[in-house]
Amino acid sequence: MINIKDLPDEELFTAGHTACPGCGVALVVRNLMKVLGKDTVVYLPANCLLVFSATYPLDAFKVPYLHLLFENSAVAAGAIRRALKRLGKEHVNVVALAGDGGTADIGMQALSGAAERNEDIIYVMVDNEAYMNTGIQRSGSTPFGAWTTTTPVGKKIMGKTEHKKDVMKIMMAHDVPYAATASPAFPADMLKKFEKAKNKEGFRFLQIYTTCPTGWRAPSEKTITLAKMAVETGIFPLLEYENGLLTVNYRPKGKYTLEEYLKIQGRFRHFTPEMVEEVKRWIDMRWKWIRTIEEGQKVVSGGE
Ligand SMILES: Cc1ncc(C[n+]2csc(CCOP(=O)(O)OP(=O)(O)O)c2C)c(N)n1
Ligand code: SF4
Repeated sequence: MINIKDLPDEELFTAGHTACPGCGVALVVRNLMKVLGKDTVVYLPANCLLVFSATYPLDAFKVPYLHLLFENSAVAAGAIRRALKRLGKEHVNVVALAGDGGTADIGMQALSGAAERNEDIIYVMVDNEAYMNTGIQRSGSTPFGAWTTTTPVGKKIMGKTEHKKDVMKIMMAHDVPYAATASPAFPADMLKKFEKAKNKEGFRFLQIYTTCPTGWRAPSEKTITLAKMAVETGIFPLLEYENGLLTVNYRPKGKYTLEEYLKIQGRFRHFTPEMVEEVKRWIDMRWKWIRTIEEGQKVVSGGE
């Protein structure tokens, strides 16, 4: 299994980009590129990552990258793969690095089509839970109650009125060869998933929790703490879907409370006790679903 100390020194995503201090996206992409290596082509839709690291003529990527449109990441990456195949370069990794808005909302149609066709690509949903680069607008992946510029806090509404869309579940419904969620606060698990995605064939999906201190109104030094708290509170489960089976990679040990997680982030500052309870209800419901799948799998595989 790959370890953080085994990663090569060479940076394929270099320093000098303009991400905010503590940006989880930059941290995750830096490590992902080390695992994928030089033989990689990146597709970038419009998102924070594109703006802070790949605005021609300045770019932080030491591998080729392509930018076309916001909504077509999975299709564009699939097209790159087909072109490389024609050139006899099947060994090259093709990775799309899309935000949660570009995935859960506007890119969903292209994503679903590419997953259904089993395009031979790695698709990474860089989940900072809002449309950040255009000024913190809510996405389908924004959590319940979060303040954003399009879900303000006032008399009519108190932040987002809907819960976070479960994109991992949607990808499981496509029965893709590999789908996983990961958090940079659990580096061994995250790197293992990067490596697995690299070594498999067909459509591979990763949803990575990427703290956004700017959009979440959180201290930049809490990036990793928040990524840890999200997993420990059960709000962002670490999951893997492989060969039709779901695995829970880490069971929350209750090291942090949901209240602690919410309190650090200004986007949740207005939360009432009822809103906290609603989030707890949602977390419990999702874990019940996860446990139901696990139990069902045990029955199908002979009750081991
Ligand atoms: C068709 C289209 N609609 C809207 C935009 C404007 N736009 C560019 S990036 C972006 C937000 C991206 O959000 P997300 O995918 O969550 O990535 P993040 O910026 O948070 O990393 C929007 C709305 C666009 N470029 N193209
Ligand atoms: S707004 Fe958020 S995601 Fe974008 S660069 Fe800043 S910290 Fe990173």
